[in-house]
Formats: sequence, C-alpha cells, structure tokens
Amino acid sequence: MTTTDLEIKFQQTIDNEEKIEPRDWMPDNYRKTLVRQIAQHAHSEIVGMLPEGNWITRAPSLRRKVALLAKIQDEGGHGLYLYSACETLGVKRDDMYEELHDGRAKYSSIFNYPTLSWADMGTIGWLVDGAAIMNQIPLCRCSFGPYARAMVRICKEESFHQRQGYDILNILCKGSDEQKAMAQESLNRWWWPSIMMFGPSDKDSKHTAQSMAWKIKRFTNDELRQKFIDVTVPQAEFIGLKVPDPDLKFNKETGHYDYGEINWDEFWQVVKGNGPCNKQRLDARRSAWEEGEWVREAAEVYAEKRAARRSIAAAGVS
Ligand code: FAQ
Repeated sequence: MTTTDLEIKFQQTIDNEEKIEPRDWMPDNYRKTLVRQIAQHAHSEIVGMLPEGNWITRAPSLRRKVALLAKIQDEGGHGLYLYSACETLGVKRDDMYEELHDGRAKYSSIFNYPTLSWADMGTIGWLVDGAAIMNQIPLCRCSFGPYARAMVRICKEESFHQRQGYDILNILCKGSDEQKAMAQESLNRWWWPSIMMFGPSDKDSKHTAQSMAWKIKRFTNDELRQKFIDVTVPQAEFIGLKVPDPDLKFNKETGHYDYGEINWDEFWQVVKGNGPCNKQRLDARRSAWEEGEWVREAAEVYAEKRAARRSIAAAGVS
C-alpha cells in the first residue's frame, strides 16, 4: 500500500468510529499529537496531586482526611494509566519524566495556583475535577483506543472527586459566617483559573482543527468551557455562592450564560512558567524523582534476581 492508501484507510477507520490501536499504521503527526496531549495530561495528574497534598495533615476530620487521601491517590493512578497509554505509542516513561523535570513538557495551568484554605479542597474537587470531567467524558470516545479506554475509569473516579469537593463547600456554606466567607473567598480565587483550564479560545487554539478531524478532540475549547459554565453557575447559586464575574448573565436567546473577558495574558504567563507556584511544583517533582532513586535501583535489582531465579528453575525443569 502507498502512503496515500494508508492515509485514506486510517481516516476511514476514524470516520467509521472504529479505534486506532498501537500496532495500526498512523500518520506521524497523529502519533506526535497524542504523545503531546497524553503526556501533558499524565503530568497534570501527578503535578495535580501537590496542591491538595498540602492539606492532608490539616483536614478537619478523619472522614475528610480519608476521602482526600483516596482522591489524591486516584490522581496518581490516573497519571500511571496515562503514562502507560503513552508508552504504547513508542515513547519511554523516563523520557517523559525528563521532559517534565527540565521544563520542556507542559502540564495544566491550574496546578500552578496555591491552596490557601481548607475551602480550596472543596473548590478544587468541584471546579477543577468538574472541568476535568467536562473535558474528559468526550475523550472516552477518542479515536486512539488505549487513551479512550483509560479515560473511562478515570472519569468514574473524577466524578467521585467532584462530588466530594462540592460536599465540602456545601457543608461550609451551611456553617458559620466565617466558613461561608472562606468558601466564597476560595471560589473568587479559583473561578477564572478553572475556566482557563479548557485552553486558549478557539481562534488561538492551534491544535483543535486537526485534533477534531482525527476525533482526538470531540469539542472545541470554547464549546467545553461554555458547557462547564452552564452547569456550574446554577450549582454555585444552589449553595449560595456568587461567581466572581460581573458580566455573567443568562442569555435567554442562546440558552447559555454570557461571561466576562478572560485574562489571557495571565493564562499564557502561567503556561510559560511564570505562575505563582510553577517553580515550587517542578522543584517538588524533581526532588521526588531524586529521592526515589534508591527505590528504582532496588526494584531493578529485585527484578533481575527474580528473572535469574526463574531461568534457573526453568533450566531445572527441562
Ligand atoms: N495549561 O491548541 P491548544 C485534571 C497549551 S487533568 C497548560 O488548544 P490542545 C485532573 C497546549 O498544550 C487536567 N497548557 O491545544 C485533576 C498547547 O501547547 P503545545 C489536564 C495548555 O491540545 C483534577 C497550546 O496551549 N487535562 O485536572 C492549557 O488542542 C484535580 C495551544 O492549545 C488534560 O490534559 C492549559 N490549561 O487543547 C488532577 C486533558 N491549555 O502543546 C488533580 C487532555 C492549552 O502546542 C486534581 N488535554 N495549553 O506546546 C486536552 O484536552 C487538550 O490538550 C487541551 C488543550 C484542551 C488541554
């Protein structure tokens, strides 16, 4: 088959809603796009453990601590499924880590903001996991099989995360004036960064058109952002919180909320590494990597010993 024939067959598979699997032929740029997106997604999950990890020791009850610990462990697990999905495309996990540690790889802008109060644990679950679900449910139908399958389980877990976050805020909002003020203050800080999570506006999104044609993405960044705002604003109102956007207004004609101008300069500054916690996050990941060296060495020695024992046993049997 010529390259053109292969390209036609590849696009037909996608158009027929069949999955592309690792052994199938795929254009180089499809592979590169997936490696870029899945690796960024995996990095986001493990860097995303850090802001909440900051509050484990200060959770206000045993029940809250257990739920927060479970959630953070889930994020670590999501990172591992995603690194595995990425490895099926022929990249090495250590190379992905290296790119994260030396600042070449991106991860979600949202994790470069600090967690300043207990209410932030609620807001992150509600808004950040809520935004993640909105973006990730369509990824369950992504054309690349291993990524789509990883997303199914991830979305189920994100749904629990979103509920535990909303529950934290709901309880705070039913509490004392100080607790309600803490919830509102947290929403004020996290609202705009959360809606930036969906990425640049469609006119500035360089990858969307191609990723939609390949059915990696099913919706544009602005479409998902609008869906998120439409479902989240009533949730804020239900618990008595005010979304910090003076231009936010339900538009009866469109059936959607109109919202104010996003500060894209802030977004790009954070993406470029100049957010409030970028340095702290990367330092934490690098030191975890360095301090974990003895574990990796011990695991390798153990694997070699087991392999040697197995081959001696096999030789004995034959
Ligand atoms: N932050 O052309 P587009 C989570 C970059 S997981 C940083 O629109 P694309 C779970 C983009 O990479 C959160 N960079 O790109 C959790 C590109 O740069 P490049 C992560 C961003 O790929 C919850 C450039 O801008 N989720 O939260 C961001 O078509 C709680 C141009 O952008 C995923 O990764 C950003 N926000 O669309 C964990 C989902 N947005 O690569 C712990 C999968 C854009 O050319 C606690 N990814 N950029 O150098 C996606 O759906 C897509 O990659 C988008 C971006 C929608 C993020």
